[in-house]
Amino acid sequence: MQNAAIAHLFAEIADLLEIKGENPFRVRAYRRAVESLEALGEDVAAVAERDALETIPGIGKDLAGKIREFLKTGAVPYLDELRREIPGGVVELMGIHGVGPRTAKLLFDQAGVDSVAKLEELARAGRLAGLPGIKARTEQNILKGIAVWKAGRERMPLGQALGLADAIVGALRALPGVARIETAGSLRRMRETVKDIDILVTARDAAPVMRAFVGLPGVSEVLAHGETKSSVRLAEGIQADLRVVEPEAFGAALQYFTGSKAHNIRVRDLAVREGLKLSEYGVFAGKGERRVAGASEEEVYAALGLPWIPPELREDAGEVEAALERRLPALVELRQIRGDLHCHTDWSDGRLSLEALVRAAKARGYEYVAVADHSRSSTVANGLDARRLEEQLVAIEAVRRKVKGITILAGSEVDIRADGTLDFPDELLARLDVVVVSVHSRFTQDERTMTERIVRALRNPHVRILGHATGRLLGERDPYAVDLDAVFAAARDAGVAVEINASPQRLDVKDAHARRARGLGVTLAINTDTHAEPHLDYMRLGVGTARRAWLGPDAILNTRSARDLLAWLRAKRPPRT
Ligand code: DGT
Ligand code: CA
Ligand code: ZN
Repeated sequence: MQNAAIAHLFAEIADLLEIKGENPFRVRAYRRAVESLEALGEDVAAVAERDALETIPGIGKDLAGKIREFLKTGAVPYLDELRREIPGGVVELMGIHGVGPRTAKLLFDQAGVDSVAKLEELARAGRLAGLPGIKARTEQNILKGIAVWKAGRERMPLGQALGLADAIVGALRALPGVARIETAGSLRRMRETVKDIDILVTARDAAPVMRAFVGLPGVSEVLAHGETKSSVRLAEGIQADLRVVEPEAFGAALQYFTGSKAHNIRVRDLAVREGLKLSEYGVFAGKGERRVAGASEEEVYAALGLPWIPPELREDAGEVEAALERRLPALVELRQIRGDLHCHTDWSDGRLSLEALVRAAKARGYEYVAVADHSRSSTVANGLDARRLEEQLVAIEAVRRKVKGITILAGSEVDIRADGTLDFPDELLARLDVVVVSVHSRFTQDERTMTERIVRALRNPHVRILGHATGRLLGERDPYAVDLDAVFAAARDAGVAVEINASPQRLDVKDAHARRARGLGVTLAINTDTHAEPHLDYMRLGVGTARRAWLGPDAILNTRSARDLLAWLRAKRPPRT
C-alpha cells in the first residue's frame, strides 16, 4: 500500500508551505489529507482505480490529481519544487519543541540554519540570541528541545515500531515454508521506546525468507544479508534484525532475544544452580550436551522450575522471585477492556463526528465510550465553552436514541487552569457522566505550584479521572515538574482514577508510575485519547503499559461492566473543604 508514503509526502508539503508562510487553509487541507490517508483502510491505489479518490474526506480535485500523479510516476513535482526552495533540514527544525514554522523560517533566512546540527552549534555559541524574535531564554529552550529530540531519535516510540514490525511479520508470515515467526526484544516486552526490531523465524528453507526480508518495500539499506541473520534499516530510520532458528530451539531463542538482559542473567543463574545450562539454543543437562527443553518458552521456564513469565514483566523487577514463589500476577488483557473513557470528536479537535465515534467504539465491541472533548482554555484545540458543552449534551442525547447497544457517557476533558480551578462551573460538571481533568498549559510552573494546582483540581467532587498526569511527549517534551506521589495520594483520597494515556506519543502515566500509583491504592483507567478512528487501537499500547506495571483487571476502571462503571462514577464522595 502506498497510503503511508503519500501521507508522508503531503505532510512534508504542509510543513514546507507552513514555513513559507502560505495560506493556513491550504496547509490545513494537506494536513487533513494526511489524516484521511492514514485512516484509510483501503489501498489508495485501489480507490484511484475505481476513480473515487475525491470521496476520501479532505481530498479534493487538486490533491486527487497529485495522488494520481504519484501513483503513475512515483513523484510529486510540486513537492520537488518546494524542496528546492527550502532544504529538508529546515523542516527538521520544526521537530524541535519550541520551534514552529515561523522560527524555522527566521532561522533559515537570518542565520542560514538548515539543520539541527547547525542550530545546536549556533545556540551553544550563544549566537541565536541576537536574532530578531529570539531571546536568551528561547536559546536555552531550544538547546533543551534539541536534547529531547536527539534522545527521541535514538529510540523509536513503541507505537510506531509496533506498526512497522506488524507489517514485516505480516509480509513474511505469508511466505511458503515459514512456520513460526515472532517479534522479540524490547518490542515484545512493550517497552515505551525501542532501539531496534528483533524478529525470529523458523523456516524449512531460510534463503527465500531472507531474500524477501531484505527486499521489503520499507527497507532503505541492507546492513547484512546472511543465512541465519540479516539486518536492514527501514526508511523510518530504525534497524530490523531477522534471525532464523531451528524449531527445536525456537522457544529458547525467543526467551533469549526477548530479554531483558537483566532478566536473562537472573534466569541463567537459576539454571546454573540447578546444574543446567541455558542458552539461546536450549536448556541443556549433563555436560551440556543433552537438550532438555527448547521448542517453547513454557518448556524452557518449566525446565528451570518456573511458570511462564509474561514478556512485559521481564525486567528483573521482582518477577523471577514472584515466579519462584508462584505469585505472578494475572495481568490485564486487551479483551478485558470494555470501553474507552477519553475520546475526542469534531466538536473540539477530533476528526470523528459524535455518531461516528460511537459507532467505531461499538464496532470494537465496547460496552461504553466517553465523549471527552476539550474545554474552553484549550483554544488551539477548539475547546468547548459552557454553551457549546450544553449543546453537545443535547447532541449526545440524540445519538443515544439513534445508536443502541452501547452506553454513551457524556464527559469532558476539562483543562486544569494555572491555579487549579476548572473551566466549567460545578453545576455543569455535575451534569456530566465523567469528568477528566488535564494540564494543557503553563508547563513550566515549579513543582510545588504544579502539584498544588493538580491536587486542587482532584478535590473538585465532580472530577473522576486525571488525564495524562505528567504531560510528557515522547521525544518531544519532558514531563513537567510534579510530585507524583502527592498527586497519587490525593487521587486515591478523592476517589479519582489516574489515566494511563495510551496515545503513542504520551504513554502517560508510564509503566513505573502506574505501578507506583497502584501501590498507593489508586485505580487506573486506560484511555486512548482518540482523535481519529484508528486511534482507538492505541488501547493495545495502554494495556501493554498496564501489564508492565503489574496490573490486573481489577486495578483498571474500564474493565468494569457498564453498570459497575456507572455506579463507580456516580458514587457520592464526602464533601471536602
Ligand atoms: P532495545 O533494543 O535497546 O530496545 O532493547 P532490547 O532488550 O531489545 O535489547 P537488544 O536488542 O540489544 O537485545 C535483545 C535481547 O537479547 C535482550 O533483551 C537480551 C538479549 N541479549 C542481548 N545481549 C545480551 C547479553 O549480552 N547478555 C544476555 N544475557 N542477553 C543479551
Ligand atoms: Ca531490541
Ligand atoms: Zn489532553
